[in-house]
Amino acid sequence: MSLAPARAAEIESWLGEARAWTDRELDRLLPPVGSEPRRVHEAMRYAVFGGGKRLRPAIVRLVAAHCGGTEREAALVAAAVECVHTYSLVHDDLPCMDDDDLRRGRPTVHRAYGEAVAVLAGDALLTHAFQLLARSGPLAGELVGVLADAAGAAGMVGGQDLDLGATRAGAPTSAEVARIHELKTAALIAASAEMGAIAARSRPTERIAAQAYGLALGRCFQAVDDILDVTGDAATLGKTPGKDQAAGKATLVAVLGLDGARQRARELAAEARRAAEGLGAVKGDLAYDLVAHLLERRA
Ligand code: GRG
Repeated sequence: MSLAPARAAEIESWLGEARAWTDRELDRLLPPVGSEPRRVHEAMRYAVFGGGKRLRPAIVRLVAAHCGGTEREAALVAAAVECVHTYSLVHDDLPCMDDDDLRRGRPTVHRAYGEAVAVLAGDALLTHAFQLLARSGPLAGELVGVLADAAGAAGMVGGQDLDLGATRAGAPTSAEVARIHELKTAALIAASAEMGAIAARSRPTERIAAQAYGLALGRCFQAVDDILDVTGDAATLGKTPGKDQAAGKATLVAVLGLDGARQRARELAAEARRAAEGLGAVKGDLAYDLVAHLLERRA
């Protein structure tokens, strides 16, 4: 079910607004330019302001608004989640992990600043995220718990470990790939949605529905990412395409082939739309239509 061109343009425009809002909040909330340790702070900003889509902060903002919250209530959470996401990219690009030279169309952080500074900038971004959440008054404890679960060994770090292990083991099953996607990518997107609901002080049932929506959206997002690794080009993606395939990574395309992966992505999109309905969204609402936008994305 693809989006009408006018609706696709509205979603693009809304995402553009969310991106500009995220950039302003990050600029306000990151350590100031020129402050010590100067190189680490500079590398943090280089990593953060490299032209990312800001999808996770957009989801925080969308869910917070859907649950009756304000932009102001969502700001710290949105910045925190993007700091965690950016740290994961900086560390993932390191020679000991994916060893990538290009990210968001520019040299990766270790290429621009050296490996040691890249490790420290990633560490500092991860730590800064929790420092931001600590400023959330009575909600801080709950937010910290949700983000720590999603980012740590039970979430993103665990997914990265499975991913590295699967690359070495060869011939993954589709259940293994689904688990890697869930932990490596969907856990943080699920946390973004859940924290948006928490920031809006919503009821527990709404928080659970938000978490399920983020998880489904994240699984669909990563399925499309696996497909784009095969079908995308460096100029549009801003990163090196074909790397997953060349490295023998456990991707959806590796287990299902390209057509099978496309079919699976459509099924995951249908699941995400059902999860959006669980959150009370209907066709024409942003939370619902964002699913088609992510399914059809080119970058
Ligand atoms: C804990 C070191 C460590 C890594 C965690 C996130 C991750 C695992 C690795 C990064 C590489 C990768 C393909 C991750 C899957 C998630 C994903 C698709 C990241 C890219 O997200 P986008 O497309 O990036 O939202 P932008 O650049 O737009 O912010």
